[in-house]
Amino acid sequence: MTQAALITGITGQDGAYLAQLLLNKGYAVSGLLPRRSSDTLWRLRELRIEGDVNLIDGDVADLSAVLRGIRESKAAEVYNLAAQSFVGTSWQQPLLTAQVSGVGAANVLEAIRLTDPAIRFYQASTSEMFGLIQAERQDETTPFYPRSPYGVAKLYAHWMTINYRESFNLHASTGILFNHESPLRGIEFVTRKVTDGVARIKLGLQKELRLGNIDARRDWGFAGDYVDAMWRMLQQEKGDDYVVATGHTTTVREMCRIAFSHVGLSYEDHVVIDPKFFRPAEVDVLLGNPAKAERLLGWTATTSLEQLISMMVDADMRRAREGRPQA
Ligand code: NAP
Ligand code: G4F
Repeated sequence: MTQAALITGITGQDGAYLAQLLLNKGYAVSGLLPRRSSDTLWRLRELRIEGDVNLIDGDVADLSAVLRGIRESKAAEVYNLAAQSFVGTSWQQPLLTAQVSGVGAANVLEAIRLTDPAIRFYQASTSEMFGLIQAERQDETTPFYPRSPYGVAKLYAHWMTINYRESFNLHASTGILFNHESPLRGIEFVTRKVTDGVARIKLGLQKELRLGNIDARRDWGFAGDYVDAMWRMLQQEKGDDYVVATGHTTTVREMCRIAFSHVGLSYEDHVVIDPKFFRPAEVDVLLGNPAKAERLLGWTATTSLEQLISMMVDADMRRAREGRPQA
């Protein structure tokens, strides 16, 4: 029998790659689609899977819509990727972020409990929960210290997932994913902002790139690799918590150097530091230890930062040459 899955956040970076992965495995894939006035399907189109997924109107902040989505999709696996996921915005919209990125997960867990507790659940937890880091390399045992309203909201969702696993014996897993990027990354995140800027500068469409704290360090991997870890978690006998990361950390400055040098430019000639992009509280450094995921899931990151950034710059060069709007 065909296995069915429901993805909340299917129009996002990870949602699109996960939908593609599940379709390739023969799943019937549904996605919850919140009402928007503008087109949000561009990623599904880029992967050429727009017509292959079943989109069900619904917002994770609305329990009744989530219940309907789970029933209509007949999902045996539910991946909760929906979020207000941009850290910077979470200071401007802290309560919306709490409703979507925090309570949204509780709605999905409740909907599963009420519909069929045998449904397997994945929660998109995040390294942002480590915030002010309490260990040099962060793993599943490292204490959390979130530094943004987004991180706080995600921590609530994380603990609710663990609580529902322990209280109701749900097959519920959390993936504590470190930053992962791709050509489908939203333009507001720093890697994509940089690769899009590099392409536009190279083609003479813009002169400078304004950034904030370029001394921050992140453990960056490729989103295409990371969605595979999500699927692997739901194939285990029991739900659990896993750190998913590369085990390498790099400054934003070095990432800029890699991106600009890919097209023969020097970042020092174009990057301008703008205080507008500094955050009220910063996560200075993240560095994950993915040993548990490697051992139990057989998962490993396969894409280097150089390969990832080259792939992103090349995609943005193509988009800029074709005059396609910045997705
Ligand atoms: P993303 O590109 O921002 O995608 C977020 C998705 O959530 C979009 O499809 C968005 O739809 C949807 N969404 C927003 N509000 C919603 C609502 N109220 N109801 C239903 N859907 C809603 O994020 P991503 O990079 O793919 O990340 C996927 C998940 O992993 C997120 O939960 C994120 O917080 C988490 N995460 C990401 C990373 C990373 O580095 N990428 C790392 C750790 C954890 P619209 O586009 O229509 O708003
Ligand atoms: O790309 P960023 O916006 O990603 P951030 O804040 O690390 O969050 C991402 O990763 C999390 C996992 O750790 C996810 F949970 C979350 O949903 C999201 O996907 O910023 C990365 C770093 C920060 O230190 C930021 O201050 O880059 C620094 N930065 C410097 N200049 C900038 C800029 N970030 C952005 N977005 N724009 C800048 O101009």
